[in-house]
Amino acid sequence: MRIDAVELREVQLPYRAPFETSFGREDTKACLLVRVQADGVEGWGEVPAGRAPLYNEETDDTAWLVLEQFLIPPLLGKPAPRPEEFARRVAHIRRHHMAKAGLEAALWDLHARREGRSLAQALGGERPVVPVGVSQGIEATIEELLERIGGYLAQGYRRIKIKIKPGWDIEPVQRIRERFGDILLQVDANSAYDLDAAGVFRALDGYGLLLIEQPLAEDDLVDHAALQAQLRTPICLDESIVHARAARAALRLGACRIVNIKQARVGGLSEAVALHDLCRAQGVPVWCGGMLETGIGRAANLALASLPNFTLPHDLSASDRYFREDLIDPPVVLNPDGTISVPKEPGLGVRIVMERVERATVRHARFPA
Ligand code: NPQ
Ligand code: MG
Repeated sequence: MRIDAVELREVQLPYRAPFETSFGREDTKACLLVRVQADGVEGWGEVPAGRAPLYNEETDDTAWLVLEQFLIPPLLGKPAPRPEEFARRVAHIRRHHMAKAGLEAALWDLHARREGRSLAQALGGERPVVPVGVSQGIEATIEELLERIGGYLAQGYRRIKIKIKPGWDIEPVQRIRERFGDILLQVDANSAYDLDAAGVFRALDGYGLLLIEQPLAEDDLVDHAALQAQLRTPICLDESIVHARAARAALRLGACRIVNIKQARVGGLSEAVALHDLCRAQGVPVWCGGMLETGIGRAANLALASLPNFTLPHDLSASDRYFREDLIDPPVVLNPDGTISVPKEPGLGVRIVMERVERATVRHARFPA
């Protein structure tokens, strides 16, 4: 299977509602799509970096540059490497994990489609459906927050995660508990605190949260360990876990008890599987994080979430949680029991609507062999 061309697009898709975190607010999704074409078969991947280097150091522009200059050229006109082999070949390029992950996902899709098996099967997934929750952004008022959460619970989502930041932490949690009782609830700070704020987390410790996600700086495992030692609630690391080795260090230090896995953050699905396996061997539960991906990136996340140690509800929601019109049809839907079905068709297993992709495209380049 010789690679005939790789196509890059930057797409923009309006969110249904703005999404606010401790580092900012967005009302339009911006990401890259990667399409690999080889012998009449194609594979798709998504790079969820976004406009600004706020979640991590990457942006859509940095990813575009690295893909165009370093990741794509060695592939053109050559046999399509197995994704694991691609990951080994690009390991010497430092960082740029999301750029690598998007291209690696396209290679997974390509090979799986050619073999006529689903991406979930190719990755070693076992579950036909996965339990899911919603990641709820910061709202202008607590009443609006409660209203949105009420809506999601009515739809059947199994757990709620809220974004917190200094000044929006204990009170929203307390009010959610008052209104909705004993629901599965967790919080995500996206690194907005330092250890001086340990008192906030000791207060949150009294609310029976499932976990507290990334309270402190991404490069500060030592302070996370100091904080975890003061809490009953498990700390879950997201931004800090940039590869499987980082998880090994975090777990050895006691910096967390749960790990959020995002294939884009760790540099690809191969590394994500290695991270899953490491956590499984140590008895550490994992769940699949999200970057508000379009249906293309979410299909890859769903396949990954079907692996056996993904036991907690995921940040994977139905298409209508994010967009009025997704890039795939049929859209991802929520089952009545708060699960989402893992695609069974070959590759990503979703139908990409090219005319919607074209309409959303703001930049396009094709790199032929
Ligand atoms: C998290 N996401 O777990 C991320 C980070 C995040 C679903 O909570 C635009 C696009 C804004 C992606 C903000 C969820 C974003 C984004 C935060 C992802 O930390
Ligand atoms: Mg997070």
